[in-house]
Amino acid sequence: MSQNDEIASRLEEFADLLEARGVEYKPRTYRRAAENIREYPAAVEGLAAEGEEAVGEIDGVGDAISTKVVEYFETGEIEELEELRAELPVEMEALTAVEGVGPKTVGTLYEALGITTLDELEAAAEAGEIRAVEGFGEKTEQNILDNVDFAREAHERALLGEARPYGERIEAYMSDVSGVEKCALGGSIRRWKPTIGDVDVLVGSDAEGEVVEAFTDWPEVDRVIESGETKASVYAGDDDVRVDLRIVVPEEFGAALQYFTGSKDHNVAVRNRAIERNLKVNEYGVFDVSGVEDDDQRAGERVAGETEESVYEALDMAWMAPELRENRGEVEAAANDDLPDLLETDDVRGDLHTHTEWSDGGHTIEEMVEGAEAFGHDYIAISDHATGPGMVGGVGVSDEELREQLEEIEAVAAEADIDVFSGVEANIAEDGDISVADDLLADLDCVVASPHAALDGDGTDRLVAAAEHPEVNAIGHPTGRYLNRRPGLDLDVERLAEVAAENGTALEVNASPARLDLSGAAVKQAVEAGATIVIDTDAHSPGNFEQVRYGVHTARRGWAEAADVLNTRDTEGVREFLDA
Ligand code: DGT
Ligand code: CA
Ligand code: CA
Ligand code: ZN
Repeated sequence: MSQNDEIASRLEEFADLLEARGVEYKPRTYRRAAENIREYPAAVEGLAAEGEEAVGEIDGVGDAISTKVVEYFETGEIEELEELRAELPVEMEALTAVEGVGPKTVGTLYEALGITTLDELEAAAEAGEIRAVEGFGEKTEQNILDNVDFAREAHERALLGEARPYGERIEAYMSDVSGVEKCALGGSIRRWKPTIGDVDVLVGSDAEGEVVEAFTDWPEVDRVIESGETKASVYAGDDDVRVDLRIVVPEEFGAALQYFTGSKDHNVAVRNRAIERNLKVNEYGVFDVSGVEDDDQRAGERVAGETEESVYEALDMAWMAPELRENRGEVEAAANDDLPDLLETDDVRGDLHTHTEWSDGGHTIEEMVEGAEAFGHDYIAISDHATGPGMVGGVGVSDEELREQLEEIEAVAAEADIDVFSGVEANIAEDGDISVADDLLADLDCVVASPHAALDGDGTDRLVAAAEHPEVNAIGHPTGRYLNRRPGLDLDVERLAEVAAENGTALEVNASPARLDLSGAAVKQAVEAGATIVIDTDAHSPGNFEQVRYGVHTARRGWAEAADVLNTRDTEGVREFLDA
């Protein structure tokens, strides 16, 4: 976390605690200041060193807040915040992760029932104590029971986008340690699951002791959880990402990698295939167990295990990409030589969903176009938020302004070295209506329509209506889920995909690590139903373009091939799709 983030988080916590105590207006002021500090382009610590007046130059930061910022950088804490924490010793972040539970509810439940943790909240709901609190009813209580598990799990899992960079850095670091012959990531991070319980690292080496020591000495280790002879676990970085190391002898590396990559369901299916062949697969190898009585793990003649390929080959299967290993038919496909030829990140040639400062992005049209070019794209669509449901705080752009923006996009396009599509991200209202006038939509090259509000319940009819709209080219982040925060709309993906295919509307895999929407499982259904997928980053700054890989690997989890994905086509091919 940068220091701007740190002080911003403190101010946000301050706002939550004030709100929990029933204070009005002030929490909003603190949150707005926190946001501006977070976005401030230079280190706020520098301003704090100059004094309160300098800090007060930041938008939305008044006297009371600048005093706290200076106090924080001088003493390392904010006294008033410490007092509030002592008065209200609740696990605010965990509790407010429950959908429908805000700081105010937390404050009330603490006063009435002394609830401080998720476990206490769940117990009180189960015991029917919540409905007895003034202002609460059975509905709130049921809502808590429905959502507490989701919140608990969310609290314990990191986003792929947070964890993956740690995984890649620890893999690079361990690969350079002397005595390490082989090193790879395993587990959910190797399968690119959207959220990660822990990062699994596997090493093949005969020098366990030194390898464990080098691992716990990794500069990014925050604290060591446990450290043994052939394994160790640590928390890394400020984000407390858990990293698990296992060391095996190099000859068993392939079998161990296969085993620790999972998923569990995939491994079960693989083991069952082995049993049919009188073979046994485990983390040590593949063993011929015909006539073998001994139940030792390494009993029988060892027929494979040094490489992962050898493990699958021993079972008459082709090696398959880790993203496929979710027991969704990949074992059969690998046995029948019928695996998909998966899409690669390099296949993607452009981004069709991006934002600029016209809505909530941080950059000009020109900067986004140049960023896309620098990233290596052949084309980009500019698709700022239109006004409509879900667009609060003046984020959305009116039809009139969109007309103006269209002219500017065309002017930038005329000068640009890559192709620039004009576009918009329109909102899909609860009844399926699109928030922008039809004649304007018709004048834009690329129309993304997305749900941004009312993200509960079944959204199939709503999205089907949008997919049928003649001017809509793609459905953005179809479920509207936010990983770890809200599950989003329920969808009959097959039906939506059929309608989308008929109407020439693409379905997005939004590559933003907070979303990854559609999910891999949904992509598989969509592709099978004949829909075209588009992988967009929803970039709000040029730095976001590189997140495309998270979308690509999510689509790979859905068995997508390059031909299934709109933006693997060249500009002409995309234009054809948009114009059809
Ligand atoms: P995570 O960390 O919760 O995101 O998910 P994974 O899949 O990384 O799970 P983890 O870290 O508990 O274990 C890594 C892999 O090890 C897992 O994908 C499959 C394998 N594995 C772990 N425990 C078992 C088990 O009891 N049975 C089988 N067949 N495989 C297991
Ligand atoms: Ca794991
Ligand atoms: Ca693990
Ligand atoms: Zn959106």
